[in-house]
Amino acid sequence: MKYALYYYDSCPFCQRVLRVLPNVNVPVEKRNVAQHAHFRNEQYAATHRTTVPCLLIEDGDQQQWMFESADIIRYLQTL
Ligand SMILES: N[C@@H](CCC(=O)N[C@@H](CS)C(=O)NCC(=O)O)C(=O)O
Repeated sequence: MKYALYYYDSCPFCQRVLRVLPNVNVPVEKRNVAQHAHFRNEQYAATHRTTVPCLLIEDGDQQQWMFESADIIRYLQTL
């Protein structure tokens, strides 16, 4: 499984998720959508939403996109 967090720094919901990343048991790649338009574009292409935070969960060629900071935190803490 691979994990990537779409976020930008001034988003308080993103900050909630970013704060827990050092304490979870999996590596999560950080993808700043404000600094890199291609990250925002790929999120929008897949979900038709630009809302952050958004966690991409990849299992081989399967993709799951998870929204809602509380859900993302709860999910990451169970891994
Ligand atoms: N309830 C959501 C709120 C997320 C949210 O409102 N994100 C804002 C940034 S702080 C956003 O991405 N707004 C732009 C959009 O939805 O396209 C959560 O907790 O994750």
